[in-house]
Amino acid sequence: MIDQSTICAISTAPGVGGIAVLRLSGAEALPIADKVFNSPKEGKRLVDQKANTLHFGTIKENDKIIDEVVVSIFRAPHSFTGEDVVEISCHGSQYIQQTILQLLMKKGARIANPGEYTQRAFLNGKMDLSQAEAVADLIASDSAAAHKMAMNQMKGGFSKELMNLRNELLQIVSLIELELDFSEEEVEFADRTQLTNLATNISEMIQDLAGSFSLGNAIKNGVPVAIIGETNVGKSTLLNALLNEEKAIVSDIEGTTRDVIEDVINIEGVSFRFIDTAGIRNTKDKIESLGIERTFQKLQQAQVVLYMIDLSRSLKENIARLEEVREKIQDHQEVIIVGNKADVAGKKAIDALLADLPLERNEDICFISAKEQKNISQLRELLLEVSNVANLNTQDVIVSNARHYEALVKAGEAIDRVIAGIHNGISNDFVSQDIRECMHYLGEITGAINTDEVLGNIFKNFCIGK
Ligand SMILES: Nc1nc2c(ncn2[C@@H]2O[C@H](COP(=O)(O)OP(=O)(O)OP(=O)(O)O)[C@@H](O)[C@H]2O)c(=O)[nH]1
Ligand SMILES: [Mg+2]
Repeated sequence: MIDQSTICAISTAPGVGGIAVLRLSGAEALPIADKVFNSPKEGKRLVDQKANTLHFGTIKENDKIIDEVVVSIFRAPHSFTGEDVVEISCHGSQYIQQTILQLLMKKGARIANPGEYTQRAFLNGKMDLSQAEAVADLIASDSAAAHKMAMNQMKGGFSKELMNLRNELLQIVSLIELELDFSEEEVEFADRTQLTNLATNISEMIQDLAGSFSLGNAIKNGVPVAIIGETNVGKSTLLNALLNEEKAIVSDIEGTTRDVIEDVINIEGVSFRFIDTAGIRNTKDKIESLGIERTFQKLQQAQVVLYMIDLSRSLKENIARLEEVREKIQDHQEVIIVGNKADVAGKKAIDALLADLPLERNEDICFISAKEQKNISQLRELLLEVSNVANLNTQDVIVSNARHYEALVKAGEAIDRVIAGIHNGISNDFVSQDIRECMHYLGEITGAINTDEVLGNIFKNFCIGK
């Protein structure tokens, strides 16, 4: 149910700017604006003006002029919310903004709830739920990649994909349910092989979408990159070099870093979250051991692992520890072996390492001097390459929302039950129930199926004014 009241809020960021924008939305938006706005030059009320027009005039409280403003008007259904909308652009003073807001409330508008404009846009059919969520992502996007992904979702790429899936499911379920209607005659409208193929196809598509979540999440929150290695190899020096800031303490004492240090850096439009960790060594120190435990946790969570070695140490020593870490690397992770201290090690050490260290499938290698900031740009490029984010295509549908991911996983489970059910000759009732369930979860993503609770949860995370 759409609440019929007319809502108002300041839509620009809090604080003082050149101008600020207040937005009114609802059936009474124009009449309420008329009560405070006056344009002597035009001599006409806003309710009598055409849609999509701008009007210059004053906002008055009794006889006192509060500000000179520009008012834009949009009429239902051709506005962001699908309702009549008035936007008042005033000067950016906090006092002016607040006074106009109070005035609008006095004249019958109520203050908008968080995300209520976007919620109304959804409820009025201007966009589906995943697009509404993309509005929030777009507003929050702080890198080119995150922006591209949110833009694509807002334009409806993901919604279209889901719609296609649901239509295919509908096709299967109607055939099966038709058979149910004729159950006494034992007819078979749906060829079982064809059904299985269709369901398998859908299952694969759902899996692909769900599988894109780790990438989507990385784009949204930064690709997690763990810097791992023995003590004193130069991990913290590298973090500082990447950040261009003395964030972590560097010293020649082994075991300097004991806790995890994180920061986000933007490399060519992609956010990376670098995680400096405690160096790995055998130690009896209790606190250092706890730190090393965390190192292994971060190793697990990383998408890319920078495994650092000190080129001035013996090859044997370096490789032994690398082997230990390799055992913990998972298939989906990428590893860049970073040979550090190239400034003191020289070419011989590098050649020896290259000759004696066969790389695994998901490994790359590069040589740097963290201290002298040599070859750091090469490492940055390698990071972009292995993280697979830079060549993100605008057409790619990538899931970046945990709610969508969960729904996809459940939809995937349901469709896999369908495949198994057809295979085992299970009764049509159950098969059709599982298909309906799969459709239900896909529908939850776009909001074709929704509950007040789900909606409430989504929109409460928006700010007021969005
Ligand atoms: N010559 C040279 N020294 C370096 C380089 N990188 C780091 N160092 C030195 O190596 C020592 C250890 O550096 P850190 O960055 O603290 O090493 P870490 O890996 O973070 O060590 P822990 O926190 O103890 O695990 C310091 O004295 C650095 O100045 C390099 O590229 N060349
Ligand atoms: Mg350190």
